[in-house]
Amino acid sequence: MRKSKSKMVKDGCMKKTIVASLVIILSMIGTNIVQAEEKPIKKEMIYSIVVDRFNNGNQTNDNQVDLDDPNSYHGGDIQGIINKLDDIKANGFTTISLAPTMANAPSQYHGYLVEDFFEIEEQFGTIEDLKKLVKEAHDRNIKVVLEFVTSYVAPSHPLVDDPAKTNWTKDATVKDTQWLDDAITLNQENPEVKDMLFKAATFWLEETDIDGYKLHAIDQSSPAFLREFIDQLKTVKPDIYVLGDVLKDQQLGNDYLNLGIPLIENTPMQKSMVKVFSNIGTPRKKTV
Ligand SMILES: [Ca+2]
Ligand SMILES: [Ca+2]
Repeated sequence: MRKSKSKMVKDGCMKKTIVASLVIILSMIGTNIVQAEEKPIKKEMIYSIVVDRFNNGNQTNDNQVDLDDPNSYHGGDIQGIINKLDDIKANGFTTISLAPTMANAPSQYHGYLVEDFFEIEEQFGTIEDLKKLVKEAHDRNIKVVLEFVTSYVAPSHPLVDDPAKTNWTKDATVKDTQWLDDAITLNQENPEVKDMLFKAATFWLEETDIDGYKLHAIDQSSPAFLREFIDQLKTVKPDIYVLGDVLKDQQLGNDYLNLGIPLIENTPMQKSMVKVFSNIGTPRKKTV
């Protein structure tokens, strides 16, 4: 019984992920920046994956799985993505973009509440699994991009209660956002915070050979921070792919569009498109 329910959830998630990914790609806006790669990033077909909800390839790491709780982990992992790479390739995708894979708070399947920037989430597998995914993807000419949260940490991140790091965080919170009401805002103006984020970004680039990052919620960071961070990333990997997404696009002025981020995910537009494509009969024909 449990097995068949798991399979249904898995299949349903796969279909939803395909639809969501197509919509995300269609809703991306671009600037005129071209990667120092043989292929401009705007020509990539990008498949976005929420790791926990994609495919369960290793049931030995399912100790926090609770299929009855929509906010809890449901079992998807890195091995599950490896198992589906041939299907992703067959569907024409050239890049996969993974929602955050760093060590993450319990019952936060999405990955956005990071507890440790230098460890992989144990529900998703090991760093060896991630290295294997990147190698297997590259063998199929598929690039791998990881989403990176630079603006927040989980309340359970050790730095939050460290008396020596009170100036690493800010009192500011972002409400009315999916998943992030409990997040603790990082003080990105603090050089030590910037240094930690840069070291973490360098670690994953060098250890796993990923092709780039999608910077989460760029509207929650200052353009000055983003410019400095992206410039630093390019010193480690000159041809890095850098993408971004936004929480509230009304905060996204022109200064964000000239930072060297060739693709920015436009969430409000994506939501409108999901509404249209997920309802039969929409858009309606105009009647005279
Ligand atoms: Ca699993
Ligand atoms: Ca965890």
